This record gives sequence, C-alpha cells and structure tokens, in this order.
Amino acid sequence: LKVGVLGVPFDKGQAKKGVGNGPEFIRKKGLLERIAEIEQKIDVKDYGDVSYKIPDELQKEIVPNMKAYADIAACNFEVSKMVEDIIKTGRICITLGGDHSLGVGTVDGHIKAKNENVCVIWVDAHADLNTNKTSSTGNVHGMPMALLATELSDYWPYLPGMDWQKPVLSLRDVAYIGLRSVDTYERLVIDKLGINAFGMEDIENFGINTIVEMALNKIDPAGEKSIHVSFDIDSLDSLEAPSTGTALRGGMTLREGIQLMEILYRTGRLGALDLVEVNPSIGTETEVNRTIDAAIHVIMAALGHCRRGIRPKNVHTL
Ligand code: DIR
Ligand code: MN
Ligand code: MN
Ligand code: MN
Repeated sequence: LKVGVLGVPFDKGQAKKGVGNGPEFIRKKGLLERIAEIEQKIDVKDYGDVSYKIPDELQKEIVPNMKAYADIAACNFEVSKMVEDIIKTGRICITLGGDHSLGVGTVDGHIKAKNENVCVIWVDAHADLNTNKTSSTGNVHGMPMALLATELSDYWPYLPGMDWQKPVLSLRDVAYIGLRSVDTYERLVIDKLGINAFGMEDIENFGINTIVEMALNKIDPAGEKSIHVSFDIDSLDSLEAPSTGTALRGGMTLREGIQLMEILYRTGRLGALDLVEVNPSIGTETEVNRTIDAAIHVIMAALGHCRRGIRPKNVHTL
C-alpha cells in the first residue's frame, strides 16, 4: 500500500483560529509512526504542508457572502494540484486539515487524477451544501459540496480564479453519513435531488455496517470507482471529538467511525481521505488529545490497521 500525507493548514473557511494547526498537531502526536506500525507494510511519504500565494489579479476579488474568497480560491488551486499529483503516483492521499473548505480542492484533484471515476462519502454532522445565497454564515466550509456539484452550478455567480474547478461531480455519486445539523435550504436540496443522505437516525436504525453497504450500493453499484472519503471530525459525538469548531452531541461513536473506515479499506478502492476540522485551540489539553487520538484512529482504520492485533510471523515456532 502506498500512501501520501498532505497537510493543509488552512483556517479561513470558518471564523475560529486554531484549525490551521491541525496538521502540525496530528503529525506531532505520531501519525506517521502509527502508520508504520500497521501489519501490512505501508510506503508512506509526507508531502509536507500546502502553501499558496494569492495572485495579483485575485487580491481584490470579493464574492458576496463568501468570506476570505481570494484565499479560498488560491489555496484550493494548490490543494487540487497536489492531490492530483499524489494520487497519480499511485498513492492514497491522506489530507490533514484545516477546515472543510479544502474539500473542494481534494475532491477536484482526485477527480482529475482518476478521470472522473470517483464517488464521494461525506462523513459529517453537516451537509456543507450551502451556496453563497443560502448560507447564513458566509463561511465557505459550509459550501464545498455545493461548489463541487454539477446540479448546483447554475446557482453560483461567476467565481473569479476558480476556472480550474469545473463542477463535474454529480450528487448521485455522493453519499452523506452522520448528518444531524442540516440547514433549511440544504434540506430542500437533499429532498429535491434525492441525495443519498444517511443521518444519525439511519445509523441508529440499521447500524453502521449496513449504512456503508447501502451507501456504496447507491454511489458505486458496480464496485469500480475510486472512493473519496471526506471525514469531518465533527461527525463524531462531541464527547469523542470535542476540539472542533462546531462540535455537536448525538453523533457517531469513534467505534462507528473506525468500523466505517475498516469497511471502506476492505473495498481496496479507497483513493483519498480528508481528515478535517480538528482544532487544537478548542478545549482542554485532555480534550485536544482525545480529538487528535480519534483522528489518528480513523486514519489507521482507513489504512488497514486491525483491532485483532498483528499476527505472529513465525507461527510454527510457538
Ligand atoms: C453551517 C455550519 N451549515 C454553515 N456548517 C459547518 O455555516 O453553513 N459546520 N460545516 O461545521
Ligand atoms: Mn464539514
Ligand atoms: Mn461539520
Ligand atoms: Mn488510542
């Protein structure tokens, strides 16, 4: 298994400081060392952090009700190029956020690397499906799915500096898992378009195994697509992952998060995983550690870490 790790220390898709330090804290807590402990030997390469510069012609561009627009456009351009390159070298791309606005770049890069043969599982308490017209906050971390979706492209104004990002993802190739805080217009879009949305009550009713199976049957019935998982840590219950900008009770347990990722690992088709919205500036030290630990467990499960332990190499000597 070949893996690339990419940090995106970006925090301008929402208002709270600190989420940009997610990559540093997750690395410092030993992500790469933990990946090296997985039974199946993994060739892991750390690509460091994405940096970006706003081009002159973008400096003064503003789009109504999209905060930090120029930063969003410039950063996602670099993210998309990096993710595309990493996946093209045959690696699973693990992107450490940063806030969820970076999902525009990661999904776009994945789609470019795989010639559009990609499906998306958006694991999140929120649908991130607002446009600048429906958003009540102007925070772009609540908009990435709407920017990516072909079905919503007519609802956006012209977005300067985003021409590299043609919406090519159909919402039919997307499944949500873990929803429990959906805005009114997002609810309207989900219902109108019949988007595959598995909320907390569905997980409650069917169990996470069945939900993942149902999601894959909808978005990749032939089992031939590259799977993009965009995992917002606020999908987990706020008791499990308190250090995040919009923590919310009533979410998934870490056990469900791990089980979800183990199932996706076993498909052999995981192409990219975003782990976003870990904010080390929120909560006590214990809460920060708990949140980062949860993030690392989710990533480990995605890469084949087995909770049954590692098999002894020379069984006959026992
Ligand atoms: C809210 C909150 N739906 C918004 N969104 C997110 O600002 O559009 N919170 N993604 O994490
Ligand atoms: Mn999100
Ligand atoms: Mn969220
Ligand atoms: Mn642990």
